Amino acid sequence: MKGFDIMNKQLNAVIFDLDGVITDTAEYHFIAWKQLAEQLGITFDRAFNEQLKGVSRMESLERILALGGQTDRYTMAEKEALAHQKNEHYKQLIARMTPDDLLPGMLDLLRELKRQNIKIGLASASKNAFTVIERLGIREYFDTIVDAAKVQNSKPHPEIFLTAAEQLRVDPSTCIGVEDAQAGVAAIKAANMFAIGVGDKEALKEADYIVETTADLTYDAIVRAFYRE
Ligand code: B16
Ligand code: MG
Repeated sequence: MKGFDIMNKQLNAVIFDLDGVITDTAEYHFIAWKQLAEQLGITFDRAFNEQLKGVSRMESLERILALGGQTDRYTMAEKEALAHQKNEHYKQLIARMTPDDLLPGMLDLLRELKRQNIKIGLASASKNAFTVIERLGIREYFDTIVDAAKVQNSKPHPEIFLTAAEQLRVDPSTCIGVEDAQAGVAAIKAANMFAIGVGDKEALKEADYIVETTADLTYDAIVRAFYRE
């Protein structure tokens, strides 16, 4: 038996989002998008960057172009080139990441889940997820990594979380999903998993359990929340 088993409920796996849960790559996405936006004559600030969390690369570019009233200015090939340019800059920035970039409490949580034989998955909209996990020095903790390159549908579609559960060979109802974005929480719920939101209570109100910061994501707290439901 893996994990706890109280009244037929069992926790077999925890599936994490990356940006905003394990590390704050949002800052690097911000720097790279800002530089591209400025080049295009579009004013881009942190408040707008919030709207891009959990959103795919191409959709992020579309939103930035819409912000600048430039939706129809570029061909598809030009948009691909702009997205590529942003990604090259982003890759330079994440190459400098170290284990110090892990958000508070996350290493302890991964260690404890491993110790308790609970499977660990990653479900990230980022095609750079693997590199980031390597830079953070936590590759060994993950039993599966599902990134945007492996799925057709973006969050809030449940595909990425369901694929992770399938690869871990566990039933979705025995999984916890952890997310900082509203679309991510919706994806977890649509996958029939227990949703933990990290961040704003109002924005993440669909989640089954919400913590303000990752420092509150302790093993005891999440297990207690899962079995209380
Ligand atoms: P890439 P997550 C998401 O990561 C980011 O929150 C979002 O800002 C980014 O645009 C997206 O990944 C795609 O990233 O350009 O590296 O493929 O929160 O799903 O881990
Ligand atoms: Mg996120």
